[in-house]
Amino acid sequence: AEPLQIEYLINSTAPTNTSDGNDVIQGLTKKPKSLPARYFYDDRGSQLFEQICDLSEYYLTRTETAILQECATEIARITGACELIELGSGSSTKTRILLDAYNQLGYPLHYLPIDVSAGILESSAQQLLTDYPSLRVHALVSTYELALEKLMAAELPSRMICFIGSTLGNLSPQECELFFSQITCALLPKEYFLLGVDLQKPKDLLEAAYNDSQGVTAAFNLNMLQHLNERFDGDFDLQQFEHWAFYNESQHQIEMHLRSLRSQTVFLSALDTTVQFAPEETILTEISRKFNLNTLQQILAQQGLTTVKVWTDSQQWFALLLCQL
Ligand code: AVJ
Repeated sequence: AEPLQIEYLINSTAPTNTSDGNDVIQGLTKKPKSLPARYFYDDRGSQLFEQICDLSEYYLTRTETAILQECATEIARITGACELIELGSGSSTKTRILLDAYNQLGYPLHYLPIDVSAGILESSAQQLLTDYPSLRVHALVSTYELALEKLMAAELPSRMICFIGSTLGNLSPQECELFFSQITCALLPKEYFLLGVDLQKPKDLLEAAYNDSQGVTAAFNLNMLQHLNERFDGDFDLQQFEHWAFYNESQHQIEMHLRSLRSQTVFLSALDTTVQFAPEETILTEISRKFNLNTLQQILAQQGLTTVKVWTDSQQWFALLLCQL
């Protein structure tokens, strides 16, 4: 078989069908306004997110990386040879720690990265093939929903779906339950689900992580409007919106918004949609939930996902859960 196969289930730069963008119209025409977080990730957005991961305030990536370095070999021993499927693979930087562990145990390396950003998926797959000569990559440019419906039985004895980086935090409790049920549908009995989540912690640490001093998070947030301009032929003026992020303590979630600096009208030509903004009106672009480990394990268990083992850091800031169907 070819070492690299890339399949495009969506077109990541332009509307592909009449339903693409319906979620944008819906979000911008309701009150309060919101947009799906996946629109952060055009190629520029994925690059900005990589920069966020290196910020001193953004503790998430380095904390999860350290946990992975501690537990990757143990994960590989528990699962045995298996295909690694990753939702939201991005640059696949942390996944290399897992690939190294499977490689050192002499297991064959099959990797199925899934991401909505074609640019970062193509370049990171190429780089992985250079660095791991025995690796086979089957990449999907896709949303999670489409990809999970399409997953096929692996050639290897088992599979592990990896959903690390606390992307789960972007889902509301309702969306989260639906997502877990999609995971259990995609898995066969005894197959694995590796989940990385950010945990509850003091407000000041959280707010610093989403309001970095260099303004990278602000640029990342505003880039969503640039993405919509390009993708749907819109005329958002990025100068007329500002980044706003805070921790909602009662909901245990960061809320990230774009705030309109004045009264303005925006037109998205490809969607034939006009959007009116009042001064100070906001668009909710992301929730980033911070989890309680016990509650999360209960929700997983209700969906039939048994937690095999949990790893965390000494400060209990972040956790990795290995679950099995
Ligand atoms: C990729 C969803 C985990 O919620 O921390 C980073 C995205 N947003 N800074 C997060 C993000 C603002 C990130 N996730």
